[in-house]
Amino acid sequence: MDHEAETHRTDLMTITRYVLNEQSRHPESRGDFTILLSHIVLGCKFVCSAVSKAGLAKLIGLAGETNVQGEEQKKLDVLSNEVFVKALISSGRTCILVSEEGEEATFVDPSLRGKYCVVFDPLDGSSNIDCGVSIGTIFGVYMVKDKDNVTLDEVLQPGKNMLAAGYCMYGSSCTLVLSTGSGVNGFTLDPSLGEFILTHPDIKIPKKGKIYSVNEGNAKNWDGPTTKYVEKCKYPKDGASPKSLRYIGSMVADVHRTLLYGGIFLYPADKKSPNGKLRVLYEVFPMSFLMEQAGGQAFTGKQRALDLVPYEDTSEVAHLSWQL
Ligand code: FBP
Repeated sequence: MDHEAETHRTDLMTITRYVLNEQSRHPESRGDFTILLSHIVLGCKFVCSAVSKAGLAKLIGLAGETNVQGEEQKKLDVLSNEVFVKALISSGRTCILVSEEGEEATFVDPSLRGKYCVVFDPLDGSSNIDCGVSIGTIFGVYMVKDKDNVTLDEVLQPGKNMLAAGYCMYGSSCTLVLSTGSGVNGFTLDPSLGEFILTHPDIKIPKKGKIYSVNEGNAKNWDGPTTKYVEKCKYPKDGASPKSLRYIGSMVADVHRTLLYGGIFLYPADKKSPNGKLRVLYEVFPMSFLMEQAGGQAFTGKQRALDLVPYEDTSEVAHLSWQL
């Protein structure tokens, strides 16, 4: 038995222990964020187990089909949304929730309110669910000024005002990557313990990356600068070697790889989708917050993504073209 490893193994830095350490660095803190995060973690654990069953469930009819008994099954992303909304409300620490699956923002019952607003995409990359490719949950946390008189304006804040952001990737392993504004850390779920353990401390994106990640299927609709940039990745003129193309089509997975291996991930606006595809509040802002905290950058092609001020448009909280 490798005692060194076993000794190391017993000193477990779980995500709760990590956040409690962070909390102890803020004597004024009452533990509200720690409680909120523990409910987000609960939601991630639930979705992780549901996603890992999804493939099997193809037999039992998960993901919106009726099962062999003909029972109506909830679609996985609808199920994930429900789990997060209930977990966030039951934390007693939230007052307004904005979900990609929700038609409207959810204003929490005043008797259950707390000081945080959470924006989230309960299951991102859902087009990859049925083929078992990595998907994920994305979330961002804001503090509201007055939880008793909360309005949508509290949500339409620039991304740079976020207190914390993270994602949980459901892939070969379940990895939760989190930043509370002082660096980025990755925690892997140990199914035998049901605990997220610190496995990627202080993630820093490599300065130089050999990978570019974009859906080249949209190339014919790209504008000149985007076409020129991707050409440069493929046919560098300065004798450098061409970058490798990697594109999973699940933003959480593509961003996770970019954080660890370096490179660029972009989803440019184009003639077909002049506003781009990625949603500002619960996709662009949390990922840009993490990327900057890891020493990277996030742009819209015109400005720093986190400086954007989202606006409410009747169809949907704004979309955006965007690159990391
Ligand atoms: P969903 O949140 O609806 O899954 O859409 C977002 C997303 O799936 C991202 O995860 C991914 O980066 C992008 O859309 C893939 O889009 P496309 O299939 O157009 O390349």
